[in-house]
Amino acid sequence: MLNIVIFGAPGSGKGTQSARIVEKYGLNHISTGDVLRAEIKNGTELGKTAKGYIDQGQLIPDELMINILAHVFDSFTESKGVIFDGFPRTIAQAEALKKMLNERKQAVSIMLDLDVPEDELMTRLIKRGKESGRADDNEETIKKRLVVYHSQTAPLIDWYKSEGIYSHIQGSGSMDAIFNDIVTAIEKAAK
Ligand code: B4P
Repeated sequence: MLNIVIFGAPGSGKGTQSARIVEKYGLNHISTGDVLRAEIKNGTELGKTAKGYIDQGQLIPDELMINILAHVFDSFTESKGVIFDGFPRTIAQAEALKKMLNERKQAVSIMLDLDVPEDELMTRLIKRGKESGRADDNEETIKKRLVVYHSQTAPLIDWYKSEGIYSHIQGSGSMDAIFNDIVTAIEKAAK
C-alpha cells in the first residue's frame, strides 16, 4: 500500500499535484476540501455546518473531519493506496489518521510538504477566486486561512519529521518540475 499525505498552506498546489499522483500511481484520492464543497453544494446538514467555518477561513472541527475521513476511506475496495489531500490539518487529525491506519494494518508511507512563499500563495488564490468564484478565495479570508495554517497546521511539519516520513518539496516553479520532485521522493520512500 502506498499511502501519501500531501501537505502545504492554502493554495500550495495540493489538489493540482494530487491529480497527477493519482494518474501515475492509480491511488484513491481523498480531498477533504472537495468532500466539504460537495456537501455544501448538495445543501446537506454537514454542508451547512461546514460553510460557516470555510467562509470564515476556519477549520472544520476535528471530530467531524475524522469521522468523514474514516467513512470515505472505508468505501474504497481493492485499493493500491490512498492520497490524503488536505488532511491532516491539525495534530489531533494526524494522530487520528495514524490510529485509523494502524487499526487497518496500514501506515502513511510519505508526507510531501509543498513549500510556497506566502506572496505567491496569495496571488494564486486570488486568481483562483476570480476564475472559480470560490467564496473562501478572497483577500480577507485568505489572510485568515494563512493565520490558521501557521498556528494549527504548520506544527505538523515537526510531527511528521519525528515520524521519519517527512519530505520537503519546493512548491514554486513549473507544475511539471514540482511533479518530478514529488515522483523522486515517492520512489525513494517506496524502496
Ligand atoms: P482545500 O480544498 O484543501 O484547499 P486549499 O488548501 O485552498 O488548496 P490547494 O493546496 O489544494 O491548492 P490548489 O492545488 O487548488 O481547503 C479548503 C477549506 O476546507 C479549508 O480552508 C478548511 O476550511 C476546509 N478543510 C479542508 N480540509 C480540512 C481539514 N482536514 N480539517 C478542517 N478543515 C478542512 O492550487 C491553488 C491554485 O494555484 C490553483 O488555481 C492552481 O491552478 C494554482 N497552482 C497550483 N500549482 C501551481 C504552480 N506550480 N504554479 C502556479 N500556479 C499553481
